[in-house]
Amino acid sequence: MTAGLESEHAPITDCFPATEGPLDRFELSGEDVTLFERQGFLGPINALNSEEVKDLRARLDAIGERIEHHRELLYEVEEAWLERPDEVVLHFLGAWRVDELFHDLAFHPGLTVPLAQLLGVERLRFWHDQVFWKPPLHPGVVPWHQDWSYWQRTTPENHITIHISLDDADEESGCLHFIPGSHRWGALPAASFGGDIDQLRAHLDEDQRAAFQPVATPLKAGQASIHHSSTVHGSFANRSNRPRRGVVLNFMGPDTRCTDAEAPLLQGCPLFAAGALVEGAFFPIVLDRSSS
Ligand SMILES: O=C(O)CCC(=O)C(=O)O
Repeated sequence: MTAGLESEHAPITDCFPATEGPLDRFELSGEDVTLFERQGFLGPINALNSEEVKDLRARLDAIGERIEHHRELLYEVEEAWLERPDEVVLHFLGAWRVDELFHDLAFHPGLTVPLAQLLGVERLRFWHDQVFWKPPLHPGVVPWHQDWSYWQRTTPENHITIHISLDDADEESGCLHFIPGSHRWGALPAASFGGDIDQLRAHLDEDQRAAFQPVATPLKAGQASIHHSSTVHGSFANRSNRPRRGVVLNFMGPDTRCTDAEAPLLQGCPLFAAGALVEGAFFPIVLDRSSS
């Protein structure tokens, strides 16, 4: 197995703020926590400055230019995109194994502190990252889905997502939309990535259909939204002449266990026994406030 940056369990560069120093400066207000609990998402919040955005864009371009080369380290490159790149959004997992800045983003206290706070944990574990890349004037959509529907080989559900925009993302360029309150709907079937945006609607009951009122969450470059792992979200095509690149980081509680001994949780990761703690090189603790 080719080794990437996953064995480094602390920042490699000094590009982002240090995890040392008072961490409470990154905490969310009580109102924000209440809002997140009520609607299942939060945003926009300021995550990265313009220099950090510029650097990450350059790193992303470099990965994009040599995606075939990087496939060995990336956990996954969306099959449907490989088959139909002019129709499907470029989506891949595992940039943190390939690039130092993407690696260090997972340890960024401006992200990990609020996420741990919302999960109600002192120790936060990294799950994986994702990139959603819509070129200008591209018809690709992201079908309505719950992140949790893809993660059911782990338990219990105590996962959370932050979506950082590297571009000004608005309705014209296909920004993310959320369905308020859908984090209380229970687990719904997974949608197929390269398919129709509305696949999920066939599985909703009458009340859920009535409550299906998407809320657009425009983000400026460097801003982020945070969502609960069961919040239904998705996005429409990019009708603008600007790219819309989203970098997504997924985290989980420190005591998450594996329920599937048959296949690795992510391609290239070691196999876990059923019931084993999800831990080790690929799933570092990225924040530990247990002694503070
Ligand atoms: O970029 C998108 O439209 C989808 C992103 C997504 O599914 C996520 O942030 O969890």
